[in-house]
Amino acid sequence: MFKAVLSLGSNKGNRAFYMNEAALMIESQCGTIIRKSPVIETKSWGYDSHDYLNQVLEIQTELEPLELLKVTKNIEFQLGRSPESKTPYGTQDYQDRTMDIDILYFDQIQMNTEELTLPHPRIQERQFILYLLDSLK
Ligand code: PH2
Ligand code: MG
Ligand code: MG
Repeated sequence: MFKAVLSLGSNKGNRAFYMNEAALMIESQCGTIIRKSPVIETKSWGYDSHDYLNQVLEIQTELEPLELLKVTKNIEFQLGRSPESKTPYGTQDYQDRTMDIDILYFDQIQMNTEELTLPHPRIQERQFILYLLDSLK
């Protein structure tokens, strides 16, 4: 059994509905939610767009990191997220999204592959993530 910390974000459509639905789908498809932060509204970071709802969840899971990635990507897809457009490697091109689920931490694992970097490489740059991690209860 592993522990993972996920971030959820939505800035498109019925944001509160997608946040709620994502948490339910995470519980049924990934594992048990053991701690959660409040849901807060945040200014879009890194590009100029609609405000986000963001939340951080800590879960207990039997899934390995890449399995967890696959299941969370599938939940994003089921919640109507459109596939990301291809951008040159290493560049950022943020798009509005109904649901974005990122793996922030997975136990003590450190990895850096094209599919997944752990811990998530932009935690320290994002004030709202640091705030939400701090408010996990
Ligand atoms: N996610 C992004 C880009 N910008 N801004 C906020 N406020 N919240 C996010 O979750 C977010 C963002 C790319 O994943
Ligand atoms: Mg993200
Ligand atoms: Mg993402």
